[in-house]
This record gives sequence, C-alpha cells and structure tokens, in this order.
Amino acid sequence: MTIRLRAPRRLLAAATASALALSLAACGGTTKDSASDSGDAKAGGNASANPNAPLKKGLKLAFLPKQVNNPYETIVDNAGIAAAKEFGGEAKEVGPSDASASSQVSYINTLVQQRHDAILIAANDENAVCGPLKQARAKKIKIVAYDSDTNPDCRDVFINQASSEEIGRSEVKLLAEQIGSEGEIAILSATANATNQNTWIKFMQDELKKPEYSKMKLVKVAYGDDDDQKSFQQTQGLLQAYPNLKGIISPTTVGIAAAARYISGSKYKGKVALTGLGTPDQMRKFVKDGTVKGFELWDPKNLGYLAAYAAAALSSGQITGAEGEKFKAGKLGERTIGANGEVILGPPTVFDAKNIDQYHF
Ligand code: RAM
Repeated sequence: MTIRLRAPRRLLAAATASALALSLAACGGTTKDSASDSGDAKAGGNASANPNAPLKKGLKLAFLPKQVNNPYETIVDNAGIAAAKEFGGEAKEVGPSDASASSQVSYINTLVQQRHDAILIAANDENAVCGPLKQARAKKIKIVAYDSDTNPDCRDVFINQASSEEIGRSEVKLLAEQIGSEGEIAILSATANATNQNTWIKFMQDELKKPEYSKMKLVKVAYGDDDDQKSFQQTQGLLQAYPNLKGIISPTTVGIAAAARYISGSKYKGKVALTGLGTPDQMRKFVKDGTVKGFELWDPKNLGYLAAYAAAALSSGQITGAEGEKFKAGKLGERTIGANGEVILGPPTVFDAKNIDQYHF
C-alpha cells in the first residue's frame, strides 16, 4: 500500500499543476487519497514516517528566497532562522539579488556541497530550479518550497501562505468593491515566471468570468520583476497606456508598494484604485493618505516559522511529505500535509484604515 499510494500522488500533482488553467477546481479541494492517507503515517513511498521521532538537534537549514533584497522575503527568512534556534538547529539565508528564473541555481549547488540537511526555497521559476533540487534530494537533502512552489517532484513539501484559489479570487473581489465592479483593470505582477503570482493570476482571470464582474475588463498584465524601480515605471506606463484604467491589482509586496508610491504622487491618486498583497508597514502611509483603501496579506513571520518546522520534521523522519501526515509546528500547533504535499498556513487578512495600525510587519 505504501508504494501504491505514492505514485498516484505524484502523478496527480504533476497533472494538477499543468491542468490548472483548464481545471481550476482541481486545485482547491482534497483528493480521494486524502481519506485513505490520513492516519497512515507510512504513506511516504520509499521512506516511512515516524510521527513520534524526536526533532534532531543541530540541523542545518538554508533559506533561499526569491531575492535577498525583498523586505517580505527578509521577514519570512528571519522568522525561519529564529524558529531553527527554538528547536536547537541553525539556519541561514543566502540568495540572489534579482528574482530572475535561473538566479537560484548556483546557490542550490553550493548548499548541496555544504551538506545542509534541508534547503527551503521560494522558487523564481518552477522548472529552472527543478534539476538541481532533484540532485539535492538524491543526496538526502530535504527540500521545502515556501511562498512560490516548484514542480511537486522536485521538493518534499510546499508551505503555501494561504489557499492559492482564495488569494486569487479575493483580490478580484477587493478591487471590485473599490471600483463598483466596473471599468478597465490591470495587474502589476512580479516576474513572468513566478509560480505563486502566475497561479494567483489564473484564479483572478477565472473569477473575472463570473457574471458579477461582466463590466470589469482586464486589459493588461504587466511585470515589475519584484524590482522597485521597474515596478514604479510599469505603473506609470500602465496609467499612460490605458487612460480609462479604474484599478490595479498588484499581488506582490514589491509591486504594490512601488505602485502606491507612484499613484500617491500623481494625478491618479483617488481616481485609480490599487489593491493587492502588501505588508502593513510598507503600505501604512498609502492607506493613511487615501491612495489605497484595502489590500491583504498573511503574517510572513508565520510562513517562515512553519517552513522551518516542516524542514525539521522532514529531516527528523517525522514526515515524508505524503498527504495526511501530521507534524507539530511549535507555537502554530499541529499541521497536516494536504494534496500534492501542500501545507497551508491560513487565510489572508484584509488591511484597511480601520485595522492597519494593529499590524506591524
Ligand atoms: C513579493 C514576492 C513574494 C510574494 C509576496 C506577496 O514579496 O513576490 O513571492 O509572496 O510579494
């Protein structure tokens, strides 16, 4: 049974990823396997999980973010590094200064040579990092994708900040509320290859097909590459190219902050709505000056914390990444691995003028 369950899970994972555009529903729910897997701690293919194994001491973890100069990734990784201390391990952050597709490959190779127990990666491109990650796994290094997934065959688990479907659909709802569900809209994304943004955008496009949004028209998806200056310029370009634009969704903390800065100093302030995913600390002044009415995010600290505990549980043999396995994530409590090796942190929070002062990250 152990081996029979493993193969379908992997196949399902690959099929689900590639069929996302055609069948968005496949991503949202559980599979038949979830019932039969739950409670079966041995449903892990070659390895078998021992949920009672103690966390090993002295584990060496490495966080490899999309890019090191992204304030969001810094919060996530610092929280993961602190979590590692909590369970007697050590962690560090290394990574590129740009979020381009192949920028993480040389870092993976170095971390493998350094014999880390686990590599935690926010993938800039689901395919570019896949081969090197498979080589790492062949050397018994555990791979935890967080924030932005790679191909399910190239990692053990994916720690998702929230349901991808919920993020994508809620972004459209938020903007619709702000523009009376009417007018031209654009998306200012991160890089064109980013797995997380691309998944969210597909759900946004699907949400926009609903009758209640029939008067909203997505005119352009622009890419600021999670580069502040480029995102600023792309915002300017969008507003010039589409004079009737009523709103922008920027599902990236770098993009939304740059877009807000541009809009707040322009004639578009108060006329063009902006929402997306941002950190309260970066967005506070734009909420206070009226540029932004509402946006959302999860707590990035909890994402890094959960990812670190998942890496420790994998490296200690408590879990193998199979659906239904459970592990204890410190102060976040027990977590269960879902379909496709995905663990979801929790629902996002919407921030607005009323609540933003309660959040500090
Ligand atoms: C940016 C990155 C990251 C994303 C957040 C919301 O910091 O693109 O991957 O999760 O925004």
